[in-house]
Amino acid sequence: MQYRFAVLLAAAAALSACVSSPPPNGNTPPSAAQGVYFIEPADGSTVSSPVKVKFGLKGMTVKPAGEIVAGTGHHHLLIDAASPKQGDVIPADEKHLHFGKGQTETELKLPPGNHVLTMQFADGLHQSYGDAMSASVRITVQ
Ligand SMILES: [Cu+2]
Repeated sequence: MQYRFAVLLAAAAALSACVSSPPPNGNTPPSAAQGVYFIEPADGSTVSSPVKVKFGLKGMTVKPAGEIVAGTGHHHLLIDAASPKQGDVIPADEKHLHFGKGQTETELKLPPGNHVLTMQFADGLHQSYGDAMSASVRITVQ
């Protein structure tokens, strides 16, 4: 009886070791199970300013900026700007907004016309996780 229990324990330990295989450190390319998406606004929608923006995230965790912790980061919103490639530090200016306190939504004042909003997830030192952690929507502001 006791032997069987020990075998079971060993099997469980082996399984958990397998599941918790080395976490990606700081800034490594995300897996297919990880990504970002706009909860709102919807792609192709016509909206009025200020535009409510809600960030969706899967497979990673939001954490305020400051240090690199595997599997975590914070959101960035790029306004009519290309997304920096993986590992590049995201600039901070009026076209590159950082949500370094861990915010998951914002209200954005935009001039009327067509705009492309791009979400970019980045690590605690603002280094982009690249295209795999990026998503864009095209909107028209009335
Ligand atoms: Cu940042």
